[in-house]
Amino acid sequence: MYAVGVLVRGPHSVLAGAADCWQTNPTHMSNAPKRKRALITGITGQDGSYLAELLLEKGYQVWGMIRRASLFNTHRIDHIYQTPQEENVRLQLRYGDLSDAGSINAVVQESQPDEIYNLGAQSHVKVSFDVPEYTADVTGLGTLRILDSVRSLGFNSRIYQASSSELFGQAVESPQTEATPFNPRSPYAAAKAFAFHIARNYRESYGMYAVNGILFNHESPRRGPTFVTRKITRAVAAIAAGRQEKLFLGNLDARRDWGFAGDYVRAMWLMLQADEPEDFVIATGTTSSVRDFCSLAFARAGLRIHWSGEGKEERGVSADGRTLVAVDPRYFRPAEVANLVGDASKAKQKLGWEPTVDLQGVVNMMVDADRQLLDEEHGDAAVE
Ligand code: NAP
Ligand code: G4F
Repeated sequence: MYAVGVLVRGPHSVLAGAADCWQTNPTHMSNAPKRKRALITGITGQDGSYLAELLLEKGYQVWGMIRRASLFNTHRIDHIYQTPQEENVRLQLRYGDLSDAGSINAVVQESQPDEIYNLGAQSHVKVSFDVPEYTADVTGLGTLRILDSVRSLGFNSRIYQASSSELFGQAVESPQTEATPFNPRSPYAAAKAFAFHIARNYRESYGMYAVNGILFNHESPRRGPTFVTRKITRAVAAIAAGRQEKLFLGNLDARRDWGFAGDYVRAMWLMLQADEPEDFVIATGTTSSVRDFCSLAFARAGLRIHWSGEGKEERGVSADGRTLVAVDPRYFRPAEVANLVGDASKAKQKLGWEPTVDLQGVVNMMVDADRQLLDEEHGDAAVE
């Protein structure tokens, strides 16, 4: 366990710059600065972990709302965790759930946050077809519970809502901007549409600083293993090590605008520092297919694959004739989002935000990390 003061700068960390979160406390006669306080829901997730690192580096007091699980679910933030017994604890964790308004009110009341980042969600699109009501409750209504907690407690907290490019769904224009109409294609996207509009509604109705970051897909070595990029890079590592024969995927034609999560949490923070609350698209502007991602990932591990066949019969085949990728229709979705690509010009112009990692960079980072993880788990390097 590491103290927050000596954050580990791992290869995938987004730690940056000097502390810049000090503010003068207007309620005190003295000009003694106080730390900004941020509350993160979903702190145990991919984005929550990178954002917590970033905010701690910037000098914030960070509060994370976590849900109870039967096993530890904090592995992504273990390296920044501090035991409550330590001096000057700057990362506080509290139990709570987005389906439980009472727990949200308690955490907001205790943390008194200057900024809230609502990243918690049932975030898996395919799973949302299996648990639509739960997804609507947590991903949709959860946002309302956060907003209404801040409103009813009378706080001035600035609120970031994790909106999604899934809102564009079967997109009516390309690339997608802040002005592109929504056309959601899943219970997840419908829930996010409610969350988007209720955040905007609270901004317009009550003058609250609530903003939507419409983020396109962003990945990292910390990506959940059932999202397609991580599913691919884990399988590539296992296949390259001779521990897995093949990878089964769904729709290989689907196209996404994939960036690096570390870049995207920086955009979240920038959105809450702006003078006026506004919604922003965050994207790289490049779109690639699941098939392309696979080819790049295998190539990174030294395995060239070519594609043969069509539809359910399509195969990714190695130079020595082995089928490494096959299609399993079980991974198809009841309704698919075919092609997403974002235009982040507004974020570049108003926030000075630009991505620093391209698709090849993301692929390299994820494949290398998964190969290293496998080596550490199985000691393959030592065997070699
Ligand atoms: P993630 O890795 O799936 O993390 C989701 C987080 O939400 C986890 O910490 C999870 O806790 C927590 N959570 C789930 N149900 C909850 C509940 N009922 N109450 C409280 N917390 C709950 O997602 P992510 O990739 O970091 O994405 C962060 C947010 O951005 C999500 O809202 C997602 O929908 C949105 N988003 C993501 C992307 C992307 O490409 N990554 C793009 C656009 C928008 P456990 O760890 O206990 O499961
Ligand atoms: O990796 P995915 O599951 O991500 P998806 O559905 O784009 O959603 C992610 O990005 C959204 C932003 O646009 C977030 F809001 C959301 O929370 C999440 O982070 O699937 C990407 C594409 C899909 O078209 C899917 O059909 O990959 C296709 N795919 C093909 N085979 C697969 C698979 N997806 C998964 N998960 N597993 C497969 O085997």
